[in-house]
Amino acid sequence: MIETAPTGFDQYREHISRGQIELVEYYSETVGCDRNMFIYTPPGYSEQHKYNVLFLLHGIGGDEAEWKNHGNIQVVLDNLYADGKLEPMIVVLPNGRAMPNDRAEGDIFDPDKVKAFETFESDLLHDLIPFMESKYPVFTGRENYSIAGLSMGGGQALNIGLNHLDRFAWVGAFSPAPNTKVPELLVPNPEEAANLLRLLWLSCGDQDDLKHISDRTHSYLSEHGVPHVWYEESGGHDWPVWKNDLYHFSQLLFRV
Ligand code: FER
Repeated sequence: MIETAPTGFDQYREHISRGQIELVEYYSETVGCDRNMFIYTPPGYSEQHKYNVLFLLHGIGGDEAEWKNHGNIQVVLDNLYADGKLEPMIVVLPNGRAMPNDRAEGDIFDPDKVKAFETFESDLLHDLIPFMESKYPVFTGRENYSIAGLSMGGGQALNIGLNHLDRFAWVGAFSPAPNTKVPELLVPNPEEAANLLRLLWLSCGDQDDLKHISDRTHSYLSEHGVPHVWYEESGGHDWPVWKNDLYHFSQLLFRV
């Protein structure tokens, strides 16, 4: 049973060390332009060390700033580091809508915009990861990489992560959206997935209209013997759920 995060987990605390969050640009061959992301480096960050990497993705109404502005990610992670509950990691907050105009404006359900969430797979694998590996002191093994996200980003994390277990050993989906592939395509080889995954996290609020997506994924994983965390929590398709997920999921990452 996973308890709801303790009161204050997302409240600014005085007198603790802080990580830094900054806007960084990278060039994307896939999209053909510079793209923005936010990068959170942990308290005590030093280029003399090497870090694990978590790619944390936003939803259909969001962009690279969503976890910063609505998820209070900096405060949540600073507090967890202060309590000694996180392994050192760099958190990358990319823009998962891989198209030249990647703002969440106009009709966010426009098919071209939804398609851009698929195109992101190439942007991530061919542009963003190489950028991170050339510019930041990061480990490069699959055991040092995680991909997770909320809603559309949760679908992306499952679609991309489970299809590239050679790159990601830690995969998390918070309230994954209808872009999530059907389970038979997500995990065509359950035994291989079970062997390669260090963590597969799936969570959803019990009031979420999209919960059938998580239910069907959870059922398939259970029936096919793929170990995973299944966390059904109280709440809807909303930030209290996703912040609670971040609080729990991040603490499980990169444990040896
Ligand atoms: C849909 C319903 C919701 C859909 C996407 C979403 C692509 C995404 C929601 C979110 O990211 O919050 O039918 O289709």
